[in-house]
Amino acid sequence: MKTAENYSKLPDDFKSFEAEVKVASPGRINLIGEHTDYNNGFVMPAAIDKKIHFKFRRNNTKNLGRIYSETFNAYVEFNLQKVTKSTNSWENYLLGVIDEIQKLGKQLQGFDCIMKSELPIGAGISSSAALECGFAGGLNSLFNLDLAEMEIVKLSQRAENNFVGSNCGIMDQFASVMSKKDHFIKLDCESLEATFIPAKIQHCKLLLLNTNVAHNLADSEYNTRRQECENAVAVIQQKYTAVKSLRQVTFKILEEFKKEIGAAGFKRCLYVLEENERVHKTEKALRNGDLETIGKLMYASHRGLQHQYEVSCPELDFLVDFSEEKPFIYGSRMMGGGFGGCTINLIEADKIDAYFEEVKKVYQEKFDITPTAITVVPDEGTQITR
Ligand code: GAF
Repeated sequence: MKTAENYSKLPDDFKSFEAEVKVASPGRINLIGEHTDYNNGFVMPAAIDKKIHFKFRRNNTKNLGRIYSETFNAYVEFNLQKVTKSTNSWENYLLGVIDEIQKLGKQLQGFDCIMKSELPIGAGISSSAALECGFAGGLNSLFNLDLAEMEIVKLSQRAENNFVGSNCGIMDQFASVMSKKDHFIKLDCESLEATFIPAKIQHCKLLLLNTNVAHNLADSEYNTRRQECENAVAVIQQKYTAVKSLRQVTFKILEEFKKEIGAAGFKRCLYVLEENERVHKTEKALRNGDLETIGKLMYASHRGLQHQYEVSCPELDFLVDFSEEKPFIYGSRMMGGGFGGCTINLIEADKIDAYFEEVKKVYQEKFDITPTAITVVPDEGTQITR
């Protein structure tokens, strides 16, 4: 594998790159339903108007993959028949996709790819799913692999689980591929049934405030939370054999096992059950144009993530606490896996600039870090042009 360190010079033939396939692959937001996807629960994400852009062409070799990331100014090449883990983390998302495509018995040939990202990394807007799904979609189109969208979603998730080693659920990949412009998806992560709900947020906008911290607990704690939920399910299953995940667990059943599950496990599970209910309530409120209720549910979601699921951090809590004092912000919560990244805020559009100046100042004073702001709009999933 040649990485940016030992192969910094881009091959001359990359300087005039005529793309056969172009892909725009979006990041995602999640209005509500956090840490519920891998518990077979409900989520409410949407792809956004910020993307990773890919260009692909065949290079008339059998096995040579060549990729240039404009964002990292890094060039890599590898043998498609010898895909092994790289020390460059961004490459592993792509190599994992190649591995999963080949495991399906699909035939790839040599190709070149250039990519450029508008997505901040570690911000909780899933640049990883955008990378996997956009890359998989591009190769699918370039080599006519005949993979359906849902296969792209699932193989991208497997790439992250098996190759990258993160035990993520399906929300991010599903949102990045399947979203519809101006809609949220209410996704049932058990049946994978998706309901598209118009994102009618009236005079408001969705503002992401990036804490610009990514605490390194994130990966290990994510996997621990997943394990805690699975352990609780294993205990409940001993009596209720039909229970396959927290999805089949009611508040009553959970209460019955409070002692056996233990205080921490009980808190985690209670959060998941309550968060699923909040997703249903948010759907209703969204359809009724009831921003007040959506906002309250967002705050409740954050408090659950902070105190029961314990995946927040002081920087996220500070931003949510600060917004709660503002009448022009309906709701605010941490988004994604936690331990850093962004808050999502439902805020009156004409207040954004002044609010950001204010919050930037106090956040800087407290943490000595400059936050960043991005406004996003729910957008179409992966766009592929030939
Ligand atoms: C990360 C994961 F990738 C998702 O699958 C989901 O679990 C999310 O954290 C938490 O809701 O983005």
